[in-house]
Amino acid sequence: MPASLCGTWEILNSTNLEGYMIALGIGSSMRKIALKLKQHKVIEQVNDKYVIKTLSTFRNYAFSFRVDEEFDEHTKGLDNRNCKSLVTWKGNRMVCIQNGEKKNRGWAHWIEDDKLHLELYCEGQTCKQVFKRVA
Ligand code: VL7
Repeated sequence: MPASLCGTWEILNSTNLEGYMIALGIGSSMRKIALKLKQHKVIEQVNDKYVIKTLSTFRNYAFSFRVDEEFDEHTKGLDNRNCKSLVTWKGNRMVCIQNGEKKNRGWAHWIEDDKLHLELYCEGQTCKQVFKRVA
């Protein structure tokens, strides 16, 4: 049973968010704004339904899903694409594959040393983020 991802998390560090955003086709002015944001993650679970919220002072992004059940994801306010997404557990990692126009796209969340880790990847670019628990 993997450690629970649920809670409220504040970003500690981020690597290659720039490369990830370029891979998504985000323009330079939006990338500049995004790089300055202090992101929070809120992860909630009710029965078999998860909600993941990425919060910032500029914009929020949230979606909900059930593990092992493909869903339609619209990355509204990010790169504004439609994906067929699927979240599964791989050992202690919650992994998502985002099938769509962008190749080799997805993310993985896991707990390590009481921190929430996130890898976001797209077309050969990987952004790594670490969050500390705040609630
Ligand atoms: C989502 C940044 C940058 C476009 C706006 C910046 C607003 C705050 O997808 C994500 O996480 C997964 C796993 O937790 C859940 O979807 C990360 C933020 C990463 C992508 C794209 C810049 C425009 C940022 C919402």
